[in-house]
Amino acid sequence: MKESFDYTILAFAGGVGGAKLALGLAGLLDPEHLTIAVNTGDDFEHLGLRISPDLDTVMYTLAGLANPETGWGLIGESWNSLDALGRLGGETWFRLGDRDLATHIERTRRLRAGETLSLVTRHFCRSLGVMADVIPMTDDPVRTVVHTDEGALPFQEYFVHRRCEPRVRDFEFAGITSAKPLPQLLERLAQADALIYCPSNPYVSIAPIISLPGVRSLIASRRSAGMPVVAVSPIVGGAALKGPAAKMMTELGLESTVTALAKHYAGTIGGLVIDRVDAAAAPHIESVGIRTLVTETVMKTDEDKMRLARETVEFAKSLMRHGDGETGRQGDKETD
Ligand code: FO1
Repeated sequence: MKESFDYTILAFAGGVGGAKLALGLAGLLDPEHLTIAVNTGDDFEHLGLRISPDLDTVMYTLAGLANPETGWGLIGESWNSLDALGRLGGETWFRLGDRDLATHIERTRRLRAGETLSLVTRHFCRSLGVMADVIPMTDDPVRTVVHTDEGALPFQEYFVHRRCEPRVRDFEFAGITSAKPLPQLLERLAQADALIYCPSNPYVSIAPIISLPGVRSLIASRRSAGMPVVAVSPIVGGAALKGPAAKMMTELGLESTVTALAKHYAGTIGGLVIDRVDAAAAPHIESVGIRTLVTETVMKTDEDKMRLARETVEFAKSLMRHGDGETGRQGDKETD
């Protein structure tokens, strides 16, 4: 039993930033009180293997096995297969390490044998000692396509192969309208005390999860019944902590600021956690009906992750007591 957080959290997460907060939440809450629903829009087939980068990043991070330099892949990795593949003229732009390959080989085998992605993920997590519920957002294929000035690019082609260089115009989540959210995601969303958007890319990590059929409307109805929805900003001082979120915002004609992020989420969240360097933006954010928590959001150590998780959960709790600030109406109704 961990501390006294008798509070059930559903967290939405994408890659490295999301995984860090997920680790903090896992350190704070008992496994039965935490579900982490992970973006699968970044998934793809590569070298005949089924790759689920965000699921693996969250799983490896929670298992204490993540590569500390990259945030993705495994610690203590070697690259002999990739080097050998390169010598044969094979594709090496997506770096699969020797140990990491085992995950993709075994995932591919299990999926081909008819297991669902959620079952495979659960099996892998338990095998690596991860007790928190890490679930894919869906068992169905959803593939993020980035529309750029150079045409439509599959996500990993844009992100890794092209190093996010083409200018972004729009995003598409191919398959999203026929994808079913994982039943467990809907169950947890119906029951959770709070929903937290980890500091993941709002456009390509959080948006695919929210865009699954039924998810947005369930979030809205839970919010109007008082469930706090809190996002932790991946934008700090006008830059993304990791990845292309700030560059994407600029290319979409937005400012890469926490205020622009708040406007993006306005009407769908009640609270936003922002960094101290962005404290001056708090009144603007509050003016669009979003409560703010100003704190240190850069997570370098495990203590940072635990502290930010604790502060975010306490913030969500306070919003539950006082209404999550849904355009001010919730707060008005509360008697507390
Ligand atoms: N990201 C890179 O920037 N370069 C890579 O070669 C790369 C390989 C890779 C292999 C396995 C895996 O699980 C993740 C990997 N990632 C790599 C990360 C991944 O592409 C992104 O972090 C996410 O898709 C964005 O959240």
